[in-house]
Parts: sequence; C-alpha cells; structure tokens
Amino acid sequence: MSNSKEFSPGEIYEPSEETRKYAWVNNERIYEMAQDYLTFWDEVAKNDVEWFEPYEDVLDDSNAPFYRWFVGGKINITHNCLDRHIKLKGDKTAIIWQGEPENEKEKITYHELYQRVCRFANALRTLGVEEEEDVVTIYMGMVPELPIAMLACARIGAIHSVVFGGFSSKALRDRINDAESKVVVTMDGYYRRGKVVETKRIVDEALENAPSVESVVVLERTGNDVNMVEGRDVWWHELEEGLPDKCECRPLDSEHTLFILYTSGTTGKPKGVLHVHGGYNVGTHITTKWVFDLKDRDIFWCTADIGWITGHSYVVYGPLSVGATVLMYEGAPDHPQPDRWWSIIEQYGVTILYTAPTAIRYFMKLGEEWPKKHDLSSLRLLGTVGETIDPKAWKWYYKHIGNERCPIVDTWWQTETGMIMITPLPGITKLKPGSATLPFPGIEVDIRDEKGYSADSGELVITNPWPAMFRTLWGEPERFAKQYWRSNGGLIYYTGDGARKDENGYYWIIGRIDEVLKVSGHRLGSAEIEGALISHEAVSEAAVVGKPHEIKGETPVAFVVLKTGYEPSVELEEDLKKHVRNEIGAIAVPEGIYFVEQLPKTRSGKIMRRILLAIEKGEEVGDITTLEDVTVVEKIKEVMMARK
Ligand code: 6R9
Repeated sequence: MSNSKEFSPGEIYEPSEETRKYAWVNNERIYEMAQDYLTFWDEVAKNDVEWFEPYEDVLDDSNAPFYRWFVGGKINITHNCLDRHIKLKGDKTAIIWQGEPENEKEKITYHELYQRVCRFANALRTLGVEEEEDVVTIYMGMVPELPIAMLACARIGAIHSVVFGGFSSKALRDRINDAESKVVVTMDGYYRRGKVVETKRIVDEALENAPSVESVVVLERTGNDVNMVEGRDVWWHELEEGLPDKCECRPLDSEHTLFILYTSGTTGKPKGVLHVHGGYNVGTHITTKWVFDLKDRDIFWCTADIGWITGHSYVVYGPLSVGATVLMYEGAPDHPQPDRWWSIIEQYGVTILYTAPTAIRYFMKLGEEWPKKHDLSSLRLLGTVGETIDPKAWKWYYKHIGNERCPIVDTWWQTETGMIMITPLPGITKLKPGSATLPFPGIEVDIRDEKGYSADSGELVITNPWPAMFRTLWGEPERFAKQYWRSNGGLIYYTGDGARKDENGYYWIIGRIDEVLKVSGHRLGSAEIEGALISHEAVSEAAVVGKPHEIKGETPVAFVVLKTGYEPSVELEEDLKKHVRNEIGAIAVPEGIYFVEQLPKTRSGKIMRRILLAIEKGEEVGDITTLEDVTVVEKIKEVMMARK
C-alpha cells in the first residue's frame, strides 16, 4: 500500500478509538510484518494452536499445487477445540442453542461438549468407523449434535461430509455415493417455520441406492414417526448407552483429512473440497480471532447453516478453537415474527453478528421497526459474507443494527480457501461500504487480465499458498490441479471471481465470472441445474443463468428446449420446477422457465449464457458474431416478449 493515494473523505468509516485500543490487531505494521508469509504463519501456528509434536517445515511446495503445510507435525483439531480449553475454562459456555420453538434451548459448557464429543466418538467406533478413509455423511438441521458429530469424527481421524439439510434426497444420495460413505448421521426431523422437516424420510429415499452405507445413526429431536431399518438404523441415544465420555484424542499428521464439503463448480458434478487438520486449524483460528476481534466474554453468532463452509469454519472450528461462546439457532429468521433474530440478540446479549447480505436485504425490506423493538446494544461488531454487499444494505446494517457504533467486516473467501482471505481488521482498517478492503496478513492477492498480467480489474487471484487452503478435490486430483491453478511467474490460484482494485489498494469483488450462482448466499452451479432439467423426460437441452434479484442477489432462470412430442405449457413448467426441487432442492428451483426452440450456441457448440442473461435483463446482447445461428437471438426475444 506504500504508493496508494490518500483516502477521499466522505466514503470512509474509521475505527473508533475504543475499537482500536482494545483490538487484538491495532498496529498497521502487521501487514509489513507478515510479508515474509512463511515466518508469519510459523509464528501463528506456534503461538495460537497446540501441537502434539512440532512440525519440521512450515511449507512443502515440492509437488505444487499439492502443497503440504506444517510438515511432519502432529495435531488434532479437536484437541484445540476442546481438550485445551477444559483445563482453564471447562465451565464456560461453548454452545448456546436456541430451537425454533421458543421454549427449547440449551447451554453446553466446554466440559460437557468435550464429554458429548467423546461419547459420540466412542459410539462411531462401535460402528467400525476408524480409519482415515472412512467417510461419515452428516445430514442434519441446526442442533448441537451436528457439531458434536463433526468433532467426534475428527477426534478419531475419520472424515466428515456434511450435506446441507436443504438438499434433496437425490442430491444427498449423489454426495453419499461419491464419498462412498459408510455411516450416515441424521435425525428424525427439525423445525422450520413451525413445521417439521422430515430429515430421516429424506435419508431413507437417498439410501434406496447407496450401497456403501452400512449404518445410519438417528438423533431423536422432533419425535415424529420414523421408519427404522433393522440392522442398519440405530438411535443415537441407544448407540451411546453405557459408553464412556472419554476418548483419547488421536494425534494425527498435520495433513490428515478433516472433512470434505461438496460445492458447485462449472460442471454438473459437485466437487468434494478437501480440508485437513493442521493448516485449516491454524487459518480458521487466527481469522476468527483477528477478523471478529474475538475476546473471552464475546457471544458470537454466525448465522450460516453448518452445511456450508461458513458454518464449518465460523460456527464450529474457528470459534471453538479460540474458545469462544457460539450461538446456534435452529429455525427461520422470521418465525414466529420478523424480529426473531433481534429478539435472540437481545435475549442472549450477542456481541458479534456474522451474516449474509441476502439476510440484510430481507430485513431491510421488512422495515427497521422490527429491530427497533429490541435492545441491540450488546452488539459491538458486525460481519458479512457470501456475496458483495451493496453500499445501501451496508449503511442500513450499520445504522439500524449496529447503531452507527459497530464496525462491519465484509469478508471475502470461498469453500476452497477454507478461511477468510480479504477482510478489514476492525482495529485498523478504514472501511468503505461495498469493499472487502485488504487481504488478511500473510495472504497475497492480485488481479489478472485475460493475458495473465497484473491489472486493476479482471480476475481475482491468490499468489501465495495459505494454510487453510483446500488440498485437493475428493477423488479428482487432476481436476483440482487443472481447474484452479495456472503457472505465471509461480503457481497462481484463480478464484473465479471478477474484481477491481481502487486507488487505495482496496479490493471490490464484482461477482463470479464463471457459471456459478450465489442464490441467497448459497452456491449453485448453472450446469447442475441444467443437468437436473435435462434428466426430465421432456427436456432436450437447457441453459440456466442467474438473474439479478432484489433480495436473493441472484435467482436461476432457465431456457429449455423440449423434445419433439412435447409442447410448452404452464403444467409442464410446474412439473419441471418440481423436478428440480427433487433433484437438487428448493434453493435451485428456477424462478422462470422459458421454452425456446433453440439455445444460442457458438460454432463449437458452447452455450452462450451471456447472451441469455442480456436478453433476460433487457440489455444489449453485444457481439454475437461467434453464434452458429444469429437468428436465434430474435426468436428467444419473441418468446420472452410473449411471456411478459
Ligand atoms: C464463504 C463462501 C464463494 C463465492 C466467492 C464469491 C462469493 C463470498 C464474498 C463474496 C463478495 C464477499 N463471496 N464472500 N463476494 N464479497 N464478502 O461464501 O463460500 O459458498 O464457496 O462461495 O462467494 O463469489 O467466489 P462459497
């Protein structure tokens, strides 16, 4: 930042004296000090997490992009999340859980959490879960047993694969089969908007064709009727009966797999992003501590579902490793009333709130009278993640939730990065609404143009490896090496995001430049939704684009070519929507489906989604000379005119 310009007044928000004074990081020199990034990460790893055996090297890049961090070290992330805290603060609350029904709640201390994790780890062992290659799929709502199951897997060196509870049975089955899971952990059901989501029923459907699964553990939560399959299904509480609440923490290699988490890319097949114990622990720990300036007395509420990376890193592993009190809420943000979140903040004295712009836009629309009903003065810091926050929503959040007192940390990162990568540090960073500001210390990013040169706008890249980076894609090392990394004066990670850098060196994320959508902060692939549509008997071809949406950010819109013998109709449109819901889940259902005769394709057969998006938005379609048949544009416009 040495040659960056002065900040222009009016658009910046400076840290208050108070925030700066008490912040973990209150000296701008941290960035300079972290320039030697290996020394920086070495210091963090040595000071902030405990190792069973020290590592020999910070980084092994001899087989890049298959980097290895903290080589030769022995660690277990659950030791850092549990064992080391119980010595000094076993009675501190680790998890405050609030069910959707107001009278259902629970507080779990670090000591209790430790015991419950140990007991469930022993329970998993009785099912034969042990070895590194054993994958346990976890499909649950937001209850404490979800992080307990994750930590139990980690403790014994098994790999967890959490599947978001909003995914359909078909999506769950695909993920179970791809991971060849031996055990599935689930529950009878959970509450969402006053109704029971029948989780176990969805699992039963998924398991109709999932030969690797030997056992299913079912937590009793809602008490609804479930079908227990003899010899396969077992109740959580019965499995645990008589088992000890101690379970030795297995010292694991730094590079031992911790979890896989499926995420969407540019093909129809979700990618199993793989993270490991050592580097992920170091990266999530220090970002939780510094970005949220987390102190012992804080009550930290990250509203993300644990089924996404934000929940993994900032509901579970980061905050627990730091020894914080985290809040988990089971249900919908507006149930029974639009002030549910604000009432939870007041009730528990939440000090840090970390959420997504889509939620902020939703609350903005509901009106500030809802937060006004509550005393939100316990809040001292706010955060956002998942998509770009527009300055209007930023200012609303700042004023109506933070009462113009709380800094907002806009954090940019991905499932693949594992940890926050571009972010303000609340004690030192001047904020500009809409910008994620600067890379975290030790992280080096840049923007590259199409030719690979450094530029002020283009694709965001990361030019140095970082500890919490994903290590590979499950079962697809070639895809990992080929898709993300390019060599250009060293090996560089391409993020898939467009970005711009301003005169102060601040980064502004523009959004995905590939066929990945962010719908209400949830990551979905155009190709996945297209695949779901094509699997319907009436569909011959499909293209899906993300249309800008006031609250969701983006919403999928589909263009469908029918097979001969099928005619467009309202019924067929509804049937296709239902089909997508069954194939992927409600979040992927297109808002509109247009039946067209042909899709715009290049001569080499690639669908030009850019053109479809421009038509949908009523914008100029731009250069169409590469189209195989240019008349297709006019024809699609006609279909859309007829519909509007
Ligand atoms: C953590 C998470 C990753 C994509 C990423 C980008 C978008 C995330 C953002 C943001 C602008 C931010 N994204 N944070 N865009 N500003 N602060 O969301 O992971 O689900 O893998 O999505 O989300 O487009 O590439 P994931």
